Amino acid sequence: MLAWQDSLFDQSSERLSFDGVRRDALSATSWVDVVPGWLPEHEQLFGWLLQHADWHQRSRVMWEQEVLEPRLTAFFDGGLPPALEELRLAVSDRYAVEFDSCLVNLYRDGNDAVAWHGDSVRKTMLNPLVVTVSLGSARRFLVRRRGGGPVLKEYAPGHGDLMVMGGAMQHSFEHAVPRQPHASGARMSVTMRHSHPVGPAG
Ligand SMILES: O=C(O)CCC(=O)C(=O)O
Repeated sequence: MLAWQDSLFDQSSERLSFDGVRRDALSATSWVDVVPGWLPEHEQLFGWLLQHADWHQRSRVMWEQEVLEPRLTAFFDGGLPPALEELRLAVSDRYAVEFDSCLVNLYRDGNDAVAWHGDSVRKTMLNPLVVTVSLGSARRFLVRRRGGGPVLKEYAPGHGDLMVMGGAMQHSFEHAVPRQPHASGARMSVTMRHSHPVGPAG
């Protein structure tokens, strides 16, 4: 673990760069930033989280029945391990907001998924930013207008890709990671959110 941390910090000038960022405008007020291959050590972080994160399978009540979510999640409250803290600092610096919560999803295989939704942080915030760093195999990530309609955008995040959803996206659009029977392997999404509003630059 220590050797790995040292190697992360050794190359810091080259890493976690936003030089290759692309902003996809979904509308005049909603957007997604994408940086392919943002985190070079995605395999190491995947392996570390798989072993060390506190994985749970959450459940929710739907139509009066308790249903298990089709994925595992690990929530980091309080201090983050160094490799996640480095990511948090990089995106907080870039977007001028303090990302202060981190939830990691593990899609064990193509049967794991997340249904259409807008992140619940929209209920307490005007234009929340939601960061996702994808580790492991790529999975389909779909975007549609809130409430239904055709898929408007499709991504295939994996292997260290960074996506940041911003502007009014959580209010006006929904996203999903659908079941994908022939997915090539497991995927994790390291997601980060903030609890204080974004400043004028965001
Ligand atoms: O795995 C992803 O990229 C999406 C995760 C997600 O939508 C969520 O955590 O709310």
